[in-house]
Amino acid sequence: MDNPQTTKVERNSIGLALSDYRGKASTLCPGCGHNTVSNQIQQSIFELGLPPEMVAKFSGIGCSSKGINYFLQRSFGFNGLHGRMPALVSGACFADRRIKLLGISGDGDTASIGLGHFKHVIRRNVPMVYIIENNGVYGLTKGQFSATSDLGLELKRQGKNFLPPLDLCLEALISGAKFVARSFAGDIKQMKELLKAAVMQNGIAVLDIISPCVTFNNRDDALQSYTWGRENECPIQELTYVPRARAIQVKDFQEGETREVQLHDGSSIILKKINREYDPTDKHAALELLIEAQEKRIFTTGLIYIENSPTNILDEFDLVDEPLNRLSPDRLRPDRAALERLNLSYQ
Ligand SMILES: Cc1ncc(C[n+]2csc(CCOP(=O)(O)OP(=O)(O)O)c2C)c(N)n1
Ligand code: SF4
Ligand SMILES: [Mg+2]
Repeated sequence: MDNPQTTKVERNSIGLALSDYRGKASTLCPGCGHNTVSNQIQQSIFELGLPPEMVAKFSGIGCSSKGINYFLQRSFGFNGLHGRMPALVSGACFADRRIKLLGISGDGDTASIGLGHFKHVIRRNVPMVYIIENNGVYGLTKGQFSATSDLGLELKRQGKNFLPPLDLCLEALISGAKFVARSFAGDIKQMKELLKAAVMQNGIAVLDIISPCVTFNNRDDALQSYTWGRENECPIQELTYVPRARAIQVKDFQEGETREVQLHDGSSIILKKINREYDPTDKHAALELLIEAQEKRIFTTGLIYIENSPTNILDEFDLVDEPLNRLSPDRLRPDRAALERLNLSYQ
C-alpha cells in the first residue's frame, strides 16, 4: 500500500528526478559562489529534460574547475590543464556532435593563463557553453590577484592591485561570440534562465558569472563580493526561457514591455524590460553597454548579446551525424574478419 506520507518526486519530461543530475558532494568552502553555479547547472539541465549521458563537462584548474565534479555525475567529464579547457572541448566536439558540451573555468583559468585559448575557441564558434566562475582572484592558490581583479582592490596578503581588470564579456564580444551574458551567483533565477538559453544555443555561448570567493575576496566593498553584488546589481531584463513545446502558451506577456528572441531549435527567450530600452541583438549597443558599465562601475547583468548562429565549426567539416564510436561492431567497416585478413597479409 502507498504511504500517504511519501512525497512525490518531481520528474522531468524524460522521467528523471533531480537526483539523477547530481554530482559528488562539494569540497569547496561553504558559501562559495561556485557551489551555487553547480546547483543551477544541474537544475537547468534537469528542467531542459536532457539525458545526463548526452552532456560532457570539461574544465581547467582552480576551485571553479573542480566544480565539474559536483554536478551531473552520470555525464562525461574531463578535468584538464590550467587554461586549456577550450582545447579539450574543441577536440571533443568532433567526436559526437549530439553531445552538449559544458566548459567550466575561472577568471584565472580564462583571463590570465588561458586568454588566448578563450579568444580562439570563440573565434572558431565551437558549439559549447563557456562558463566563467569569476571571483576576481586565484582562489585555489590562496587568493592572488587575477586579470579580472578590480583596480585598487586591497587584499590582506597581496596589497593593492595596480592593474586594470579585463572584462570577459567585452573580450567575448569582440572575439565574435554570438551569445554573451553576465550573471551573479546571488541571482539564481536569472542565472538558471541564462544557462538554459545558453545550452540551447547552436554555437558558443559565453556566460560570465560573478561568483564570490568567500575566503579570499568577499569584503563588502569588493566588486566581486556578495554584498557589493546584491547592493549594486543592475539587471537589464527579466528573463524567461521558453522551451519549444511551450512556445505557444507564452502569449500572456504584454507587448511593448517584452521581447521574444528565437533560438535555432525553436525555443525562445523572453526578455522583459526592466529600466532601460535595450536591444541585445544590437552589437554596437552591447559594446556601449559594457564600456559604460566598466567606466561607471555599473554591475550590469543579463543577456548582453545574442545573434542566432545557424552554423558552427562542425558545419565546415563533412561529418556524419552518427559518431563512429557509437557504431556496434557489426556495422564497422572494414569488419573484424576483413581486418584480421589484412593483418595476416602483412605477416
Ligand atoms: C601551468 C600552471 N600554472 C599555475 C598553476 C597554479 N594554479 C592553480 S589554480 C590557479 C588559479 C586559479 O584561479 P581561477 O581560475 O580564478 O579559479 P578559482 O580557484 O578562483 O575558482 C593557479 C595559478 C597551475 N596549476 N598550472
Ligand atoms: S577558496 Fe574561494 S573559490 Fe576556493 S572554494 Fe573557497 S571560497 Fe570558493
Ligand atoms: Mg578565480
